[in-house]
Amino acid sequence: MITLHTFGPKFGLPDPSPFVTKADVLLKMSGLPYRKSETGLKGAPKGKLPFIRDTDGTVIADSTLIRFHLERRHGIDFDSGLSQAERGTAWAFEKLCEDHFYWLSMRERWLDDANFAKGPSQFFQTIPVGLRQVIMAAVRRDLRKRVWGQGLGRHTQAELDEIASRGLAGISAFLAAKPFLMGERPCGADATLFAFMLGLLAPYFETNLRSIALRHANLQAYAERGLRLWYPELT
Ligand SMILES: N[C@@H](CCC(=O)N[C@@H](CS)C(=O)NCC(=O)O)C(=O)O
Repeated sequence: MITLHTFGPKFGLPDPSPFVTKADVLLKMSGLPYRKSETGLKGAPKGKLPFIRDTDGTVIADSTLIRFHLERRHGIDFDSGLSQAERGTAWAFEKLCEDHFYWLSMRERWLDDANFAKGPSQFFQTIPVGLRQVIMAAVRRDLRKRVWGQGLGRHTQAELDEIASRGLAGISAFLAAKPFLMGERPCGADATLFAFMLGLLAPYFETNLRSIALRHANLQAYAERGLRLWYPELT
């Protein structure tokens, strides 16, 4: 059976990582039997989650590569019924989330002191108290450098809010009254879009991203719809 390696549910979310939730939803969509392990980063071949171990021992790290593996090895077409142009459009929305909202969200959860204290600081609880502050400060410093390197970390809050507003307005307008991104049925990109919208809207954190997302009732309804479909136990 396939094993999906996760962090485990946290902050009222199926997983604190949208990439883990994406892989989880892709596996649910695939209909293949799988189980979840909550061992965190231990054994992660690329130092990040998610990764899977397939029945034959093949290990695949990265949510997108997991999708490719499920498509190739298990013959799943997550976008069945979509034209090539529709597949391309769905892919672009997915990458908007991964390359944009991921960094905006990490910045608000990890670099804001109040959000960090109530959220990500929990990941460090097993470290002895004396060392904990030093390690947490080093990890946050490293993240600040990564967000700066990515580019978004160089902007003011007002500039970031404007960027986030444009992205969320675009998604909301495209989604319109459809239940899923490309129509009546979920496609591959819905695994990503759902994971990100759910995370952005999580009431656990106080973020500008959440306030901006809340301006769009259809994004909220979309996240709730996905929750009912894929995580009824959390509704
Ligand atoms: N491109 C990767 C991104 C995965 C990723 O960034 N995972 C984060 C959690 S959201 C992680 O494991 N970070 C641990 C670290 O950077 O130390 C994917 O699609 O799976």
